[in-house]
Amino acid sequence: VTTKYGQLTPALIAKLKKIIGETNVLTQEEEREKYTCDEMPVPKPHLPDVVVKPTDTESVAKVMVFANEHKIPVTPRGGGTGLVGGAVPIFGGILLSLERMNKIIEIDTHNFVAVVEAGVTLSDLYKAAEEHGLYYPVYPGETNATVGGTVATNAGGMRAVKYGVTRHFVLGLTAVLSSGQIIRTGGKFVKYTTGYDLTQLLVGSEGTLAIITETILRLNTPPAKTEVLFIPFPSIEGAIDTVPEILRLGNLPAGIEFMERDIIEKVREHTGKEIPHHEHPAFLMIILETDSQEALHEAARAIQEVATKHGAIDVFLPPSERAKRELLEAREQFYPVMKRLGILEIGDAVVPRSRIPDFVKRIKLISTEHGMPIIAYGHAGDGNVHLHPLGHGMDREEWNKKLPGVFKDIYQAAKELGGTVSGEHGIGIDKKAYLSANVDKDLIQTMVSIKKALDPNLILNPGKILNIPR
Ligand code: LAC
Ligand code: ZN
Repeated sequence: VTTKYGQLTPALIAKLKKIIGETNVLTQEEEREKYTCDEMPVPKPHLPDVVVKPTDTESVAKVMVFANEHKIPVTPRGGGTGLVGGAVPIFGGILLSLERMNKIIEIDTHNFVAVVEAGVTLSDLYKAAEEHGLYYPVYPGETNATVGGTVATNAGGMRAVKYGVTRHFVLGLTAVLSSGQIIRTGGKFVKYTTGYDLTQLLVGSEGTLAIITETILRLNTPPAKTEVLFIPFPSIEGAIDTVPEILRLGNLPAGIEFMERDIIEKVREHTGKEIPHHEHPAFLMIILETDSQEALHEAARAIQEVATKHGAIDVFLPPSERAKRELLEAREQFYPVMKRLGILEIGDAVVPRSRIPDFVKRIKLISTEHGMPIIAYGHAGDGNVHLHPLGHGMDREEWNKKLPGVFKDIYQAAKELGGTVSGEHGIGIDKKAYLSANVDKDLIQTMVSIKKALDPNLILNPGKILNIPR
């Protein structure tokens, strides 16, 4: 089966420049080179034929009309911080960067809503909300990510236990279909039963169904108090077995993260950060956000009791705001540090929360069976486990031979425990094989039908999530 797309000839590039303006189309190789990769750990770079940087939804629509007519692949891109190659233009064609669509259109303090363009970064959104006394709780840890990118991947992160993931904050979208049609879904309201929920269909669709250009996001009032508890345990089992009981306490923590000494040591070594109790084997990091000092005390006290019962060595409370910030920053650095260490991959399998202890045990067995070290850490309160198989000391060839077997067993274990392939990073190109191996055929067939209905020429982010020959 061949995959055939139209070619961007010099004449067509000239036409494209006319359509959206010469300065919004980059053709020089040095300019295009910045757009060949995202943050996927084992990069597969591809050079786009052109990069277009539209400044409004209408221009995006014009690009899509052009691309659809000439069957040119279009790969949308936000901050380029994705982890599965979702923004890599594997068939060349047009790389459509949303970076110039970075306007905060409105922070509506009466309706607790932000209306922002897709290219707004999370750090700009956090700031704008804060300036208006409001709060956007989604916290993937990478603040250079754009809103559009996090909506397209349904990003999760470290406050999902209490607040949920990106999906739970998206009230409406402006999106451009492959035909160039512009659709506006949802609105500034929190209840919605008016036909199919296309907002939620587009959340997590990784740019394969439409190009998201504008979003309406729900905001919260900020918590009055924040605390970070860092709790060392003599074993990973002890740490993780504590989690269900913490969840049953009520007053949910914002986040419950687990980690072992291996990653803590690497972060210390590569960032110079001092991490308290770093000599212990395993840890929980618990983020508390409450409406009062009293509630904070009560939550911390209850967690301390549960943790001690489960064998915690200590419960460390950072003595200052700065120390608190340092702990969170150390956690944010996990992936950037790991990525510097040579050949490795990252998984983000998800299992029902109660199965995390079993899943982590299975990962350790798989690591031993394959003779490949695997570092595991992540969002214990959400059942979302990051795992890094490490290819240190291997050459690429050996790694390429061994890795698929390791991941096959990992995802098989996740499936047996009632889980699935990706909790927050998405499928992109990196996890396609595992999606097709682990997800029910009828479900995949339904996804293919939806894709073909919305993008009959298969030009939108082709080769991502699903393999559909053209
Ligand atoms: C994290 C990213 C990798 O949790 O999802 O650090
Ligand atoms: Zn994560």
